[in-house]
Order: sequence, then structure tokens, then C-alpha cells
Amino acid sequence: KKLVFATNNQHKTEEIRAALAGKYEVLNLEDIGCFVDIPETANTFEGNATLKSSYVVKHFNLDCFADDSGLEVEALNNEPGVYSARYSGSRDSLENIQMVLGKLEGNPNRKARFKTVISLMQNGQNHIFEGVIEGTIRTALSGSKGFGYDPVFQPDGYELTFAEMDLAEKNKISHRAIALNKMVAFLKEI
Ligand code: ITT
Repeated sequence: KKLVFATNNQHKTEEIRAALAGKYEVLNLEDIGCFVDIPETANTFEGNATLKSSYVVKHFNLDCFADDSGLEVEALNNEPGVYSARYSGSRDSLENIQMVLGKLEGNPNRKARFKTVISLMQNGQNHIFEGVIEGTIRTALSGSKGFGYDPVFQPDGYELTFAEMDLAEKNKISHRAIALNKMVAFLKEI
């Protein structure tokens, strides 16, 4: 079965494809011929995920799902949150990580969480699924896998950052995987 995933982020596509391998064939925006950077003007993950999924319904008449996600750092009042992709003003991951590390410098509270909200638009209905993973922000980068803030995020109960884990290992525990598993369970029910 085919599912359309409304993203331009190749790393997200890879994670979702790996997690759904054998169950669903995942088409991203490029695959359906959509080359638009869909505006994300809402101030919640749910709002932005819904903007992305609804865009595909409206312009391509296809059911689809979208993921809006980000990092919430407790000591920064849950920033960067919905602004995670451009916290420093650019989409450059290193610059965004430096922004977080700079603001946290000297702060003993390193608590943070990754959050994913999936909006699944199906037959005109919006279904929302959430995933959260708690962890801490390291003082320096470690690891080269993954994307975004992975080199500084260490999930609770692990000694490795997400960027030091293989995709399969990250996919067992990540915010994205948790939200995705909820969506898969829902799709099985119907
Ligand atoms: P699409 O909107 O096209 O899906 P995007 O990269 O713009 O791609 P978001 O708006 O959801 O995605 O922004 C999420 C940002 O949060 C992303 O660019 C990363 O900086 C960060 N992020 C989300 N999930 C992450 C993960 O699993 N590991 C590391 N950083 C993550």
C-alpha cells in the first residue's frame, strides 16, 4: 500500500521509509511532483503538520500524512520548539546547534525533549498522533549520523547521542517512531 508523506526533509523520509519497510511504500513531496516549500505559519506542531498534510489534499487530491517536529529545551522555555528548523535564522544544523549550546552555556539544567506531531488526512478527516522522547543536551557535539540536533541529544537511559546511533536503533525509540507507530496501529484498525 502507498502512503504520501508531505516532507521535503530527506532524513525524515529515510527514517519513515525504514520504519514502514515491508508495510507501506512511502512517497514524499518530490515523488508526487510537489516542489513547493509549504508555508508553516502556525505556532504549534499540530497546526504546522496540518498545514502540510492539508496542502497535499487541496492541491493534489491525495490522502497523506505530515510530520512537524522539533526540540524543546526546558531551560529555554521550550525553545526552539516549532522554530527548530531555523532557530539561528538559517537552516544550517550546525548553526542551530551552536545557538542552543550558546544559550545553555553554564546552565546545569540540560533537560530537553524531541516531539513529533503527525497529521494524517484521510477521507477529509484529520487524525493527530504524537510522540515524545525525553533526554539531555550534551555540552559538545558527538556522532555524525541522523540530522538536525541529533549530535547533542542524548535520550534518557542511553549513553549515546542520536547521532551515534544507527538509524534502526534511533527508530526503536525516537519521537518520530512513537508517533508513527500510533498511526500504523490506527491504520490497521480501519
Ligand atoms: P518538512 O517540514 O519538509 O517535513 P523540516 O526539516 O522543515 O521538513 P520541521 O518543520 O518539522 O521539518 O522542522 C523540524 C526540525 O526539528 C528539523 O529541521 C530539525 O532541526 C529538528 N528535528 C526534528 N526531528 C529531529 C530528529 O529526529 N533529530 C534531530 N533533529 C530533529
